[in-house]
Amino acid sequence: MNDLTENRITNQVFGLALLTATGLLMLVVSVFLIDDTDLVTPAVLSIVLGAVTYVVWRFDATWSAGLGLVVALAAASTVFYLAFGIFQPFSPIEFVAGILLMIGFLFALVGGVGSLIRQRRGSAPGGARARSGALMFIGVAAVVSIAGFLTTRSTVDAALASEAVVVDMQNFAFEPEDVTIEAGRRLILTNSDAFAHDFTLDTFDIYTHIGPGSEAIVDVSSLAPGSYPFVCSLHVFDGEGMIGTLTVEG
Ligand SMILES: [Cu+2]
Repeated sequence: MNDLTENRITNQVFGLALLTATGLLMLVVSVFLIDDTDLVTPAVLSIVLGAVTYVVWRFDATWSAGLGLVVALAAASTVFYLAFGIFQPFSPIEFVAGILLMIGFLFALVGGVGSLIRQRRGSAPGGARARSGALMFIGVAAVVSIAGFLTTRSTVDAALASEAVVVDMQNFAFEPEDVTIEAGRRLILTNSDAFAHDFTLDTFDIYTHIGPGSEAIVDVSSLAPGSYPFVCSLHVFDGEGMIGTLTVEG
């Protein structure tokens, strides 16, 4: 990287570019992988971030640095939606997006404050080593998550599936939500989302994690006839979200 480029790319611009990449990744997922309008907001955010990144890049002045700070804080408000992915290296979309968002926010915030201080002091911008370190970390995180995704991906034998009750997880919902199963019959969960889900029936210690694109048999043989509420523990908040009811018939 030559001196000119080194001086042009500030830590703030780098951070805002990572935040833009986060939004674009979510946009690609929503358009090409799943039909999910929940991702439109981060997608629109990515376009705003891209524009701000360009402005900060072109006019590295006090007001644009300040604007970049505001956008970084706005982007950080979406961390809630990606926070779960940070703990799941096997869900590449969420995990990589979560890492991008966190690193991007830190660079945009610290770099923004730094550039405001620099403008007052007139010192030259730096941080090339920190930026290449961050890029390397993101690269390693992406490889780990894709490897984790591929190795933890599970499928169920088609012959077994044809005799089982199958519940699909799609667009952050169970389909169907009300599941009826005869005692002794198998329950199979399939995940059609690009995000990890699970099947949790807390009071009976039943918990099965289903990664993106995976299928799994859930052992419900211990349940006596009756109705049981179940959830995806990753996507239920105050009793709302991914919930359903399992009815076991005698
Ligand atoms: Cu879920």
